[in-house]
Amino acid sequence: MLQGRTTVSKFLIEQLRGADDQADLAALLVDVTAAVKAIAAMTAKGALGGFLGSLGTENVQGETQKKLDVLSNEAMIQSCEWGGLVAGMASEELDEPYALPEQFERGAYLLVFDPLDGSSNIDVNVSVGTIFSVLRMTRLGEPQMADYLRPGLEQVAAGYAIYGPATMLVLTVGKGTHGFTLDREIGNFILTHPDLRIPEDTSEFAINASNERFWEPPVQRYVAECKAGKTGDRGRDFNTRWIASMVADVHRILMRGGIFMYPRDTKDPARPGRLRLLYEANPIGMIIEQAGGAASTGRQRILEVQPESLHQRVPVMLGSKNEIERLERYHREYDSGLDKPFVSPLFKDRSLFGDGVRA
Ligand code: AFP
Repeated sequence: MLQGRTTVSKFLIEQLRGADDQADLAALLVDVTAAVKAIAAMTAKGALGGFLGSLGTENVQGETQKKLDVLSNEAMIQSCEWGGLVAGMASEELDEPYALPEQFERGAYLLVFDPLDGSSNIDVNVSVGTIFSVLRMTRLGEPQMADYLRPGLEQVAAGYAIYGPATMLVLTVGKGTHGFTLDREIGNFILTHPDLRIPEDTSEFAINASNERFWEPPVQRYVAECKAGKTGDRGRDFNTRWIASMVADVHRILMRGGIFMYPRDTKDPARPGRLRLLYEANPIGMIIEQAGGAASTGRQRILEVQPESLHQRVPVMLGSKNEIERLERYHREYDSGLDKPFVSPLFKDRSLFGDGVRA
């Protein structure tokens, strides 16, 4: 059944052939795929598995933890802690890096992950995912916080799994972005989407439009121009999509182009964005760049952002290159006062968000 097909292990061994620790990286990524298969099995059971619903606890983000958030976190830890491949792990679901039990040998890598992204979608049977990023320790000894707080450019591997109609794994070790589909009959991920490429141009964008009044003017300008379609500056119609599950939105972009935005907004001034830098924006940013797309905060390449804390949030705009460059230009023009004054149509006259609010 495997004849002529490339499993993820074979693919990784071939891509990482060379230095000794590259074999360890391949082995670690295979451990991650084992966790992903366990999570896929749990999510696929739906209500029959007894895993739906909340636990009534909160994670460090102040978000209510779903049972599957916690079970997925355990699957990642149990799969990856024992093999002597990681020096440490950190997760969206844990306030501090995981304390690796003493009996396990230490390896060269740090694994950082969001075990179940989009988990608010689980109970309504919409696609969710796991996102992970791998860094290499640059020194010996137990990892300290500074070892985790490294820019995304230093990632040696990154990927995500999407638990949709089919379970897929998309990953990069810095040599392109490749997609694998889980063959449930044989329990293996098979290479089905080698060398994914994101078209440079697109007419599709994803953003949570309910936050429009909180966005910065460059984002309001971009979205208003897209919505104006043929009759506006862009001269063509755009389409929107919003799944509210980053992996699912990103996966669509990898398959057919588009852009995804979760920009800075003023909804909660203490938060410079919704998505987390280390285990959401960085790994997805690497995947997108390796597929020929771009990933930006609007003002800086995401992979160049110097992290300051484990659960730091960051504005995210990623996908088709030419659109991301346009968004960056709108930010530059706004910051330097060069853009034409932009006033959201929402605020021009009587608006949805307040009677008689005028610009
Ligand atoms: P959860 O994992 O808490 O469901 O959050 C998912 C997410 O971080 C990301 O996957 C989505 O793009 C985004 O939040 C959706 O946010 P909105 O609630 O604003 O739609």
